[in-house]
Amino acid sequence: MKSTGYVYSAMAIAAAHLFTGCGGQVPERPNVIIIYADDLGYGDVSCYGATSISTPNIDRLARQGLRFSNAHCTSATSTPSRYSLLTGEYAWRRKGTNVLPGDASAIITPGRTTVASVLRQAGYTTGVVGKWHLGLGPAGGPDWNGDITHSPLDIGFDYSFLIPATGDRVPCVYVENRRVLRLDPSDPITIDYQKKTGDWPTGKENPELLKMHPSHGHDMTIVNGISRIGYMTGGRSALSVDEDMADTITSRAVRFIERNKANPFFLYFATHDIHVPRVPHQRFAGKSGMGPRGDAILEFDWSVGEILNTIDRLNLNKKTLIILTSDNGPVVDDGYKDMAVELLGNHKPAGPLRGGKYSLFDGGTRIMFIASWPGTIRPGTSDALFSQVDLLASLAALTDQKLSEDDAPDSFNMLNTLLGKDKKGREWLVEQAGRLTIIKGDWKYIEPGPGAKIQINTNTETGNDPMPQLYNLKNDIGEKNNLAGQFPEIVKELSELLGKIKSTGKTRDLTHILVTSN
Ligand code: NG6
Ligand code: CA
Repeated sequence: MKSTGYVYSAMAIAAAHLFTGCGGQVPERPNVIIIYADDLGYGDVSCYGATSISTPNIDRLARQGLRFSNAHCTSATSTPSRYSLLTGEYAWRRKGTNVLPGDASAIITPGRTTVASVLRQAGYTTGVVGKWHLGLGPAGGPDWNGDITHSPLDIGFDYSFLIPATGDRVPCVYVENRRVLRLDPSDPITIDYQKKTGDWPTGKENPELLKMHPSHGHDMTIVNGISRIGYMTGGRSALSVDEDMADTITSRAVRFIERNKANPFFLYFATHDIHVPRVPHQRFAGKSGMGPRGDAILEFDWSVGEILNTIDRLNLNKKTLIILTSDNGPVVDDGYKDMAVELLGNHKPAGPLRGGKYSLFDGGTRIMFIASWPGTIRPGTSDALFSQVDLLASLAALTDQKLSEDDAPDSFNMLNTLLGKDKKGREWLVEQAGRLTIIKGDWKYIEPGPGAKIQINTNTETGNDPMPQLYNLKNDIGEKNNLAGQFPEIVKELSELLGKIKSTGKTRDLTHILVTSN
C-alpha cells in the first residue's frame, strides 16, 4: 500500500512539472475523451450497484479509474446539461436553453468559449461525435440542404459528426461537418415542427405502418417504422437507421482517435443510447431480458468497450483522460411502448435516488461519473461533490489555459478533485428541472413552486411542491423526509445563497461573496 502511495505521489509531482512546463519543455498533456451517455441512470450500471444487468466495460473503466458517488449534471434534461458541460455556464441563466426541437438554431453561438475551444487553443485536435441537441444554424435554424453554419465547427471543434437533436426528433439524418451526410440534392429535406409537410405518413394517421408505437407524443412523421416528434419529408438517401446508430457513431469516434493518435486530441463522444427510441442492433436485441431499454444499456456498454479497446490498442492508456457520465437521470417510459415498464423487474434505474429524468429530486441530476487516467488518477472512489459545469475550468487548468473574465461564468477549477488528489469537492452546486435546487454540504434545498407532483406520462416524481423542501442527503439519500419545518435557518441560508447565485450572473471567482456568514 505504502509503495503504491509513494508511486502515485511521485507521479503527481512529475505530472505537475509536466503541466507547468518546467525546464522549458513542451508540456505533455493527456488526450481527453468525454463519453456522454443519454438518460443513463445512477443505478443502471453494475459498478453503481445494478444486479439485473451487467456492464463489464463500464465496470472496467471504473476499476482503472475514480468512481464518483456525488457527481451531478446541471439539469434533469439534455439540452441544458449539455449547454452547461460545454460552456461552463448554468443554462438557466439563458433563455431558450430548454429541450430543443430538431430545427432549432444554435444556442452556443460562434465565438463562445467552450471546452473544445479551450482545448483547441491548447493545441488539441478537437472532435464531437454523436448527439448534439444544442441547435444548429443562425436564427431561423439550419439550412439542411446547404452549408450548416453556427455548428460545432464555429465553437472550437475541428471535426463534427452529429445526430442533430435526438433520435426521436426529425430530421433523422447525420450531419458531418457542415453537410447532411449522403444527401441527394434532388431530394431536399423539409422540416416543420408546427404542421405536416409533404406526404410522408405519420404515426397518428397510419399506425399500421409502425414497428414501435408511441405511448405519448411521438406520433408525427414515420421514419424507419417509428413515428417521431416533428414533420419531415425528403432526404431519403440520408436517413439514419436506428439499429445501426451505435455502430455508426462508435466507428466514427474510433476513427477520430486513430487519426489523431500522434497528437493530443479531445473527443466529445455523446451516444444516442439509452434515449428513446430504443432500437439497438440485432446483436443486443433481446439480450438483457429487460427489453429494448436494457438492451440499449448493453449496447452503450459495448460502445464504451470499443473506445477503451482502441485506447489500449494504440497504447494511449497512460496518455488519455477518459470521463464517462450521463446528461440526466433515467426514465422508463419516455414515449414509446417498448416494454421498458413491463420488463423492469427489480431493476432500479436511479438506484437509491428518488425521481429521475425531469425531476428536481436527485434521481434527475445525480449521475454516474467515472474519471480514468492510468498512472495519474489513482483507482478508487470519491464522495466529493462535483458538477459537470466544472469540466471547462478544470480542463483549462489541466492544459494551462487562461480564461478571460466572461468565459465559463459558473465553472470552478476542480482539477484536483477530478484527478482524485483532493477528496474535497465543491462547497455547493445548483441543479435545474423547471425550477432550481441547491446542494450545500449534506443539505439539499428545493425551491417551492406550483406544478404537478407526478408527471403522469412518464410516471416521474417531479419534486414540485408549493412548500420549500430541505433534505439531508447524507442521512436520507432517497429524499424522503422533508426537514424544512425543522431547520428554518438552513432553509433561509440556502434560499439566500441561491438568490445570490442567481443575481450575480456569475459564480466563478466570486466564491468569497457567495460564502454565507455562519
Ligand atoms: C420530451 C419527449 C421525450 C424526450 C425528451 C427530451 C415527448 C412526449 N417526450 O418532450 O421523449 O425526447 O423530450 O429528452 O415528446 S432529452 O434527454 O433529450 O432531454
Ligand atoms: Ca437526456
